[in-house]
Amino acid sequence: MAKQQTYRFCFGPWNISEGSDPYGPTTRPPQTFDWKLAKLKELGFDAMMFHDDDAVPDIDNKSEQQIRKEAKELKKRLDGEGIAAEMVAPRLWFSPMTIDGAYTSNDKKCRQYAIDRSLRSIDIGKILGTDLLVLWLAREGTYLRESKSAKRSLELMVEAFDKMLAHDKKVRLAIEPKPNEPMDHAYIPTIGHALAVAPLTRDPKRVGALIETAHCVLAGLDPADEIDFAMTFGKLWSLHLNDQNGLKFDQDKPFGSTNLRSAFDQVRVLERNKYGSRGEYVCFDVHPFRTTKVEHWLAHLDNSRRTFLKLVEKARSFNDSKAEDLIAERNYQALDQMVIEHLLG
Ligand code: XLS
Ligand code: MG
Repeated sequence: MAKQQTYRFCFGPWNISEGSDPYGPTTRPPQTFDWKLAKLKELGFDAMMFHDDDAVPDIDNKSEQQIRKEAKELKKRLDGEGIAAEMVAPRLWFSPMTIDGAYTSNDKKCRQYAIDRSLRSIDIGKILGTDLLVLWLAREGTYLRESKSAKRSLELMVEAFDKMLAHDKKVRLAIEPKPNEPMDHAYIPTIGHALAVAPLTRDPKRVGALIETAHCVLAGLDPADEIDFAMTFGKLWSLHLNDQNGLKFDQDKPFGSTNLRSAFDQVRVLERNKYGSRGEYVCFDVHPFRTTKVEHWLAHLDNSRRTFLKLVEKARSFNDSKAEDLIAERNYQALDQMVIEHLLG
């Protein structure tokens, strides 16, 4: 029998969030980074994801030397706890310098800020022992179509990616597409767009992607097919599983919370394509509901992993040969019911 895939899991400090939304304040008190790290360990997760300023707080006001020093201290703590850093991602959507976008800002000084900050993130990643730089291109899009050009924006992004690839010979860029929010429309809205940009860069084999379930749903696409698509190219280097109820604000619900069948399909393609066999992690980019009490604060993470593991069992116990017979007979009606009853059973 073929060796079964085992999975390793991670989340980011921002996934233990405090409940604020655009209409109201936080509902839970802030927790320290140390507390979050301890909880990650307690929950039995393997790695943590980092925004650059999760790793080095207040990064904009620190020298390169100070950034390196703090990154080294963090690495020591992670090693002491036996926790890996899965990736580093420059947070390019908070600063006054990224109001009009980061790499695609119409202001040259702001574009330079974004590139410099990305290079610092790569340095931090290197110190933390990860070659993966995740790029969620939050503000690379338009509020107003006439204010930017898509072609110019793409050229600017390629220019920025090239600087990152040249800065470190090992770094791999994982583009995390999302079609909208905070922007009206993003310039790299889907995995297809991300993979089409890769060959334009100086080292296409170091440009890949990260898929997030909710972002696919927001693009009106099927997350399982998006995963299959990226894995056909060998380009799925990270994964943010969560859930999303239709075309509205980004909900980051627990994995499987809205559409269990879609979650099953996602796990099934991960199994089929042996996701994780090259060291990739399963990350849960999930948030607690705003109503969550402090004592239940970690349930969304634990539950997402439980659901994932149960769906791995479901994927492995699915009667594939019976499904193939039904497919050969073109009896998709029976196949549909077979999936439903398998999930209910
Ligand atoms: C937001 C993104 C963000 C990234 C990391 O929608 O998912 O959390 O995963 O920058
Ligand atoms: Mg994400």
